[in-house]
Amino acid sequence: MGNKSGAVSKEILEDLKLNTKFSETEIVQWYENFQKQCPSGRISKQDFQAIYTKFFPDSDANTYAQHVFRSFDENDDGTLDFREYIIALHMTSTGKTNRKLEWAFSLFDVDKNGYITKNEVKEICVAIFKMIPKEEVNCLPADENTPDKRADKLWKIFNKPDEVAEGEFIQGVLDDDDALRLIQYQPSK
Ligand SMILES: [Ca+2]
Ligand SMILES: [Ca+2]
Repeated sequence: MGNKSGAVSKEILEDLKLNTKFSETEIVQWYENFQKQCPSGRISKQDFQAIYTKFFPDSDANTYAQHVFRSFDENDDGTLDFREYIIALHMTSTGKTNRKLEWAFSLFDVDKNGYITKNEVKEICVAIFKMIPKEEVNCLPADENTPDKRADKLWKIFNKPDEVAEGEFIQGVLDDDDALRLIQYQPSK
């Protein structure tokens, strides 16, 4: 009695089945794990950062983790609930390219106003660079081996003076061979 956790609500289950390609069995299983690891039902920014940075032991992923958290926290309440967590998992791991690029757009749209500015591109490039281990930075092409240069290169792809809307961002990345690599950091090992 008094067990608040229980099963995932029907409403959330239907929503997630509609918005992800996960099956009901998978969602229910994840919900059980989520409840176990996170009895409050919410992941705080600090918890998220602690988990995320473990994946990058050789560099500083804190800043990037904060941006990722912001992009996952759809309702801006400072925590991730189960629904936001599963949507995030879907977008970043198994999502189709378009869905993934929608997420990338929200990552770069730091102030969430629906447009990306060059300053926002710079801010994310700075965060990406903190995640790249020193020896890997040394191997980067000369026109993308600093946050500023990477931001310049990326910004040129969109060919816009001030700001880039979501559709323009997605099309720009799809049309360019370098863009997908530039908007993220893929550890080499
Ligand atoms: Ca939230
Ligand atoms: Ca913006």
